[in-house]
Amino acid sequence: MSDVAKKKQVDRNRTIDPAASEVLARKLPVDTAYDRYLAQQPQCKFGDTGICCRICIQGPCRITPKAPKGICGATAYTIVARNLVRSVLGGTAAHSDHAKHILLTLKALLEGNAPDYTIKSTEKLHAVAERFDIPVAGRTDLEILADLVELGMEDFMRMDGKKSQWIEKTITPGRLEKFNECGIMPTSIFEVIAGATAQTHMGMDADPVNLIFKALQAALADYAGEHIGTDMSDVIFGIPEPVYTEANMGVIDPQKVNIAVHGHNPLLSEMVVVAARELEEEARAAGAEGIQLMGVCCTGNEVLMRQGVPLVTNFISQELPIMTGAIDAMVVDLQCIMPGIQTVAECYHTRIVTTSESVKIPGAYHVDFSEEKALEHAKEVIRIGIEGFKERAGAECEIPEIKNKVVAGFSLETLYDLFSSINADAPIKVLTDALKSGQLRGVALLAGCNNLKVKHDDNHLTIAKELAKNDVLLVATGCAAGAFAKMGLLSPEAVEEYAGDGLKSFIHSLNEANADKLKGNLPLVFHMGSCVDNSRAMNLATAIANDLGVDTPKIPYVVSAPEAMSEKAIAIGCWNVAMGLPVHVGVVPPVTGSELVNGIATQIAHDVYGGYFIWETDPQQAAQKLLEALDYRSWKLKVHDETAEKYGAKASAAW
Ligand code: NFS
Ligand code: SF4
Repeated sequence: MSDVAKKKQVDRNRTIDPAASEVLARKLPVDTAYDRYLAQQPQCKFGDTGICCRICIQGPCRITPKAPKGICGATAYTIVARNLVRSVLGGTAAHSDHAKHILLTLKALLEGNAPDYTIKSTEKLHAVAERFDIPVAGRTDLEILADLVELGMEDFMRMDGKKSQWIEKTITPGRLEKFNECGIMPTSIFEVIAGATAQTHMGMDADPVNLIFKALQAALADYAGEHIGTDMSDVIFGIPEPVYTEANMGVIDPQKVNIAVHGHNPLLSEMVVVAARELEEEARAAGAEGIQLMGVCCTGNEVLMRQGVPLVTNFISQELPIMTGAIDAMVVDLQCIMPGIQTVAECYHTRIVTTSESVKIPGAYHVDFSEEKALEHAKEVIRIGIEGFKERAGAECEIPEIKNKVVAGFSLETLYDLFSSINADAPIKVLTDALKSGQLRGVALLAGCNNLKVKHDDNHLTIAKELAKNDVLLVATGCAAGAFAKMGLLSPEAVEEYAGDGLKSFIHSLNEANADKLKGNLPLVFHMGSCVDNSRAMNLATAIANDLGVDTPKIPYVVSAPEAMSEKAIAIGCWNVAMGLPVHVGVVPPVTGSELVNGIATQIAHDVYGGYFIWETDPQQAAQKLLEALDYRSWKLKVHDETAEKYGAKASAAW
């Protein structure tokens, strides 16, 4: 083997997931993301640092020492800031489009045009309605829902200057004041998307600070979209509760019809779960022992949280389950779907089924999914899988026998329910007391994607283990949660293996208090859901702040996206900064081409909003920086509390 080939052999195994690694070590019929990552090296430095502008077709204009301005005179700071706004907008549009589909399905339900959907959680419907002062008493669920859907639509379309209700009613008073003072409170989601896109057109805004404020406003619109998505999904599909299941490629069962659901929107995948139950007999008639559903990415997280469907893998390894030869159909809805899956599927018998009019892949099957005929379409999808199984008959499969136990389903409601077994009057105090006493050193949200700029899942696992060892309570979403699921960190055993004494005793006390409620013990990391469910994690931060009587920039709570990849992750990172939280990102995003913009993100943001970005690619270093941020906040909170007590005053909300 030549040196280059040898290097490729070593390098393409850029994963710490043993199942992914096992598949990658084989001679594969076609390339994967891991190979294509290598083929893309070296990547363009202009793009990598954000100083390439293609906003008008005089471009691309690239900033160099010899040519420090674009043809129009735009300098690095304008170009970098403008590109950042556009990235956030991509994320905001994606999350909001997802939420819009759910809202439209609820509207169809109200009009009698979505017969397969029902209101699953009256509890959530009432809770959300009450948040917006929508009357509940003496009204039917449908009447309440009608008001809620109308308000949701207004939050998408309003143009009269009134502000986003989903933001106003879910954040701390301090944040509301700050966002109004800085002029970044969105009016509505579509209004911000149109306004910010216009603001970044050629020959518009050149002021980097003004542009960054716009990026934050667009990011807050993303928060609104996510929150609407989460709330409405809970109404229509139920509030997630603890589920006990498994994850990683060992969940594939060669004797069954294996169908993977992939993407983000639970509207389809929830129906696929129902259809699979109903068509079990058809699968048996085809010679299978049944239907094995499994999830990929955030659709995987959605059905994992609500239905206990096992997760087969996360983002970057999405092609690999197909390479076991045992996946009969992979049904995709929207977002994070690599076109590469079709090429891989063509080497096997696997059917890729697209279902959204805005996500089509040449060569794939397409079922035009609609809410009017949801169950019928879901059945169609399952039958495509059964046909795939028949074609597979007898073919050899190579499935890595690797899977781990998973306990998931930790919506905020579920966490409160667990806490209430210790403190029924004020559940959140169970957490804030542990933070104040030092039993817990802080709370960290581990979120986001995979990105081959780092070894697959390595940053996720290293940071989580280091923080757990240091008594940080961990909540997770998205493909970070997927990594923990696959690698056993969502299991009770991981508590014994990785938690420091404080975290261990905290989780043990919850186990004891909830012994009658839970089927098993609690995990090391609390899976809060998909990426839209970062809204749940923010609700937790807001509840901590409100209970401590301070604003969010003061609470010992940090966010990390150890392997961020998508525009959605950029939007999420930006609103978490605006919310006042330190946000670590494990890959350096394309902003370093402007020292000014980079400085705003990593320092000036702190002065204005209390939150800031930390770029750190080394996971050990990242964990240390996150711990420092937590310790600083805890120390400051203590000093402020002591001072307030001494003078008989309330702790100041400023930081
Ligand atoms: Ni979030 Fe979820 Fe995964 Fe990243 Fe993609 S699936 S929405 S964007 S890659 S975490
Ligand atoms: Fe070049 Fe300006 Fe056009 Fe960008 S907007 S491509 S910097 S001329």
